Amino acid sequence: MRIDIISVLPELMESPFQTSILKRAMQKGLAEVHFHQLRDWSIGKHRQIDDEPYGGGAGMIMMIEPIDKCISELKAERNYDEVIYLTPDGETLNQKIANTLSIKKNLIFLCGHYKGIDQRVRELHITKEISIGDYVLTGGELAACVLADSIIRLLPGVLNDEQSALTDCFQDNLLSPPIYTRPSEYKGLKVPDILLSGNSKKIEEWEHDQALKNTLEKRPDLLQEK
Ligand code: 6GU
Repeated sequence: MRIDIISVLPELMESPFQTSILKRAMQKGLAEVHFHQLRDWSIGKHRQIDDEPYGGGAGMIMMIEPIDKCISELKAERNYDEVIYLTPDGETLNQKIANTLSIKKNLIFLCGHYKGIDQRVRELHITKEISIGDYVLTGGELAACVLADSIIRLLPGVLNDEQSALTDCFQDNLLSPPIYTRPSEYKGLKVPDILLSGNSKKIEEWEHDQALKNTLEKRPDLLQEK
């Protein structure tokens, strides 16, 4: 999988891909992330990438020309499965979207800034718009990192068996059951006997019941989606 991320602040996204599991995914060649500084496609000596809105109003708009040049250059080199614009008015990211994107080969992420992009960029290039939730961030960069993380961890070979994504909560629309590790008792707080019983069938049933109970209490909306 290859992800090209276009942004005015690529440095904001460096460390997530240089740490831990994502770093190892890069080193193993399972994922490639390439950053593109949008200002490198700017016009004029002021490296301008935004301008005032037609019709007036507050805030600046990201101009079409630098974005079009950058995306067109990338598209000339390979075929992209999706060109995704990270914006608070996009479709809210969920596990299903991450699963779907994880089987793609080449993706472009465009990080929004200021008031957003010229509408014609959408018509020309954008195939999908994604938000990471109903709140506003200063730009699409952190959202791009979240989206990339949710996709890359699903690629075969990125997680080991113990970390397997198949047992993630949300893969079956259920939250996780309570989990414990040693010691079996701490300050009078005990691990449920069933988990110490060694009866794997009973344990599995208990975990499923607890997962259902957790989901019913905290996220009943997930059960409706089933
Ligand atoms: Cl993708 N961008 C911004 N600026 N804010 C957001 C977001 C994206 N998703 C949620 N909030």
